[in-house]
Amino acid sequence: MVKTEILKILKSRQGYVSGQELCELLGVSRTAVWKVIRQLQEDGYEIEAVRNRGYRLRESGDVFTGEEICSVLHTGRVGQNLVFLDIVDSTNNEAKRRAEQGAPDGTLVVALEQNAGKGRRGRSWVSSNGGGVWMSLLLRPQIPPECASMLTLVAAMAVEAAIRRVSGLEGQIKWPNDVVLEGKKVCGILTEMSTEMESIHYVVVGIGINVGATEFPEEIRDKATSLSLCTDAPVNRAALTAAVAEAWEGYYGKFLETLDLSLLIEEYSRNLINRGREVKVLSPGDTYTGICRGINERGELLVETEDGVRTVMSGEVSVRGIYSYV
Ligand code: BT5
Repeated sequence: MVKTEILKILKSRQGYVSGQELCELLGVSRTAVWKVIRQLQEDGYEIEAVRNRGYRLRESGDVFTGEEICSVLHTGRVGQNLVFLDIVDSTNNEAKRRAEQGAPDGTLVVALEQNAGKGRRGRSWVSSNGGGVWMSLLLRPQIPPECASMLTLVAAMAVEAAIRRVSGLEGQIKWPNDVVLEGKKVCGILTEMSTEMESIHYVVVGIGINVGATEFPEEIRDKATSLSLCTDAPVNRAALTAAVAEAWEGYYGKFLETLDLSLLIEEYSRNLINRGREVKVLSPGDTYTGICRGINERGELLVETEDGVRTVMSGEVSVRGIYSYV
């Protein structure tokens, strides 16, 4: 797209780029270039336009658009088909609709706002405009359906790494689907799947990361946080989105090598909150406590009880630290 191309060129230069040069590089008219510059200014970019010199990008701030994501994205597949929406019910729902229409593996759906953001088991996810990054990744992996729940853990690793990269903040993973900063939830992950016979038709991995949100509804105030609440440094949402996509490709590649988490266990366990501490496993009809000992290669949580080590399958239970949300 011409808009993304112009943005990339402006970003790659310190000084001015002449309108003529842009026309020649992209094979479009001067009027077309000028229109795109206008659109970029409306998106929030500070672009100087000086007669006889051309255009210069001064400031990107936290412009969060599809073009901005594309201009900083370095992936093989993820996000190469990018759907960016101002508002949607849920990016997971949108990704599923696109999947049904044949959207390719790696399609990434991102929205500024969700008005029916979803958590697990019918719970809702607060996703205000400007509050964060709400994104869903569509995958068409050739893996057995029982492997899909591991993708939630892969995503948690990618989010933790991306947060570290763009903000320097060191998060922790709360098995199976949360990323935690300062003891509070900064990210939730919802993996959904459509199967056909014994194989996967597609999987959607939905990721919600609170970025700019500074206020939360009463009922989640004591357990939710955002990047803005944890650091004064401004976090660019497009850079964060791209960082998640890039980190995902690295971890997902390792997952695909073995179709389990054996190459990732060590790093995962290092970032696992509650490791070595007492946790309470709440599953229907069976609540028990034990010491959290990490995960196994299938992504199940290992909890050591008086009767031996029990494995907790993801999706089956909630695990709570003994004293608080984590
Ligand atoms: C999750 O569920 O944590 C999965 C959240 C997935 C959200 C993403 S956003 C992009 C994509 N599109 C969607 O529609 N969903 C995905 P669960 O573990 O069930 O946690 C849900 C609970 O977290 C709620 O019941 C609240 O208590 C709490 N919660 C809701 N909104 C929150 C927020 N913004 N930040 C932190 N906690 C929140």
